[in-house]
Amino acid sequence: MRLAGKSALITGAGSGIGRATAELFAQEGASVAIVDLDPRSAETTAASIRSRGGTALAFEADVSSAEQTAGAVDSAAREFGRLDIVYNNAGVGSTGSVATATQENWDLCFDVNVKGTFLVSRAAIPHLEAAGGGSIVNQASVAALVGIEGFAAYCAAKGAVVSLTRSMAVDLAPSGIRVNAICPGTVYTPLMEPLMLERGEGDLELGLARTATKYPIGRLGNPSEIARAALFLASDEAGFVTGSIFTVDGGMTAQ
Ligand code: 1HS
Repeated sequence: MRLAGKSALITGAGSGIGRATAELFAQEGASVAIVDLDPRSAETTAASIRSRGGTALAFEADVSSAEQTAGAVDSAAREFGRLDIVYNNAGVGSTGSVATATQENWDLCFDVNVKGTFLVSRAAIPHLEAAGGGSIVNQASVAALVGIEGFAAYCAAKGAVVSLTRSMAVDLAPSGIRVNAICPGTVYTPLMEPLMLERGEGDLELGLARTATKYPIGRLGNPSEIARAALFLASDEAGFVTGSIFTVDGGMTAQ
């Protein structure tokens, strides 16, 4: 029960890593705000948590919208009476190199992955400060640390998330708010499907198999393995950890 008495807000929690983290945080005693662009998937996650005796509420929001983001964050803090933890997990992938990427895809990648992290964090800070401090976990990626073929906008955006995390950690430390980033390796979630299909020349299983060869540990990660890293960074066990860039990547960036 490492999060007993705390409330957490997780973006992109309708599926994948966000859903796994929401379920784990609830098991650890947190009240969890499930924020997602898709209200049905958000409610599915919230209902699953409630069915197991946990406390969860679903909120529909596009994290690239300042109005929708502030609305979801303020509503969650009001409903739960406090806000202690934010996991900026919502993200989108990208397709192509600088030579082939579209401006639309580039802009969407930065609007969600970078601006979304900024907008959610900005809305949450007053609530975290009212709670006496807290923890913000930003979802970066191994793509922030190494170049990945055909993933230019995503690499650039996640690199921005790493730098933003360090800056936020310095700015927010006096408020008792710790800020850290997780750099996951490949976990098969809907976000990864386009890249996996491209890598497998239309064959998803081939793309996943080819990707696994990039990992010394010999396999891709699963959502619960990233969720456990988020739990540590969100909890008081990480009381002296801020500004860290926490790779959870099966050794991929150690090579
Ligand atoms: C999606 C996650 O942030 C990892 S980025 C893709 C890395 S890989 O598939 O090229 O190993």
